[in-house]
Amino acid sequence: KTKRMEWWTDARFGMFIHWGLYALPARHEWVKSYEHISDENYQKYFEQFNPDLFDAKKWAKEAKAAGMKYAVLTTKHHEGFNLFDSKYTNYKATNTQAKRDLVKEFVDAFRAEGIKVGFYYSLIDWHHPDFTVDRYHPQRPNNDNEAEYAALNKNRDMAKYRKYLYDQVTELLTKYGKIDILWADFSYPGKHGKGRDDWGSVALLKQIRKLQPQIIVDNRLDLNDYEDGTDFETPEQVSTKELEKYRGKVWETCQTFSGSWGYHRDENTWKSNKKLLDLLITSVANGGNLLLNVGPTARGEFDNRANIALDSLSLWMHANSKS
Ligand code: FUL
Repeated sequence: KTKRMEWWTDARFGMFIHWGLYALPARHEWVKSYEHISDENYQKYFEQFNPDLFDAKKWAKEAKAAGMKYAVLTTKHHEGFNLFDSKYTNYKATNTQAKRDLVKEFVDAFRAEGIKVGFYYSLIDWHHPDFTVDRYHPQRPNNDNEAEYAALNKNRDMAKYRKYLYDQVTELLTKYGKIDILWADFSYPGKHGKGRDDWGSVALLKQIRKLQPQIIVDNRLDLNDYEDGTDFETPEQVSTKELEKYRGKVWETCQTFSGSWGYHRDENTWKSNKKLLDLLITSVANGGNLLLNVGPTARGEFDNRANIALDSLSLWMHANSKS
């Protein structure tokens, strides 16, 4: 395991990319849940999705210039839309106006720049008809009435969804060559939560390790007490002060430029360049990695504010690197 983790521990800095249909409404990747949007009303984003300015090579060059050594792309986020050409669903980029396998383009372009590639895959799926309507689901009732939940879930079968997710992860790990990281997201154990049994995490992890023996897996499959169940911890949006607590562990903090992960046009809480640098330095000083998120627009570009932030990191890297 230590050997397998070597490159990752050395890497220290990566790019997270949250991209999906939610880039169209441009007000948070959880918009479908936050605003209780029905499948029918969300469909317009599928129909309008057309990232005509997307150029994976451009993204890869920006990541490289900023000193990032790996990148993790949302192949599917909670909304359930697939950026790749999966044979198990019609809800995918190849069926939109884009008609492109965006995951393939990402993998090819980033690899060409010598950047390791990772797949984020959401265990949660608000589009799949068999996924349980739980307290986060866009179609949840406006109350906590168990009977109403039971009625909504009567014809939903998580075993079928489990098979779907297993098949999709298998696809992702067999169709795109060597994948360096699998970033599964997420378990929420507790009374109304979901954990390893809902995802079939034990069998899934076995399959992941079988298909890609060198792959590095995050800790969100609810297998933290399981042998080889997790390779690194994922403190999310924590402060630089809190990062000190992770000293001695294997960890990566994921952080946004602003608040949301998906493109949010009107958010005005962008971190300063100094703050971003501080996060990077504090992470490294405490023995961890920083996975810094970009939420590209629906047309496939990085927001200008993201470009400026990446440029500033890139200038700092250039001024401080020995090579
Ligand atoms: C969370 C998700 O719910 C967010 O949307 C985001 O993907 C973050 C990295 O993980 O659990």
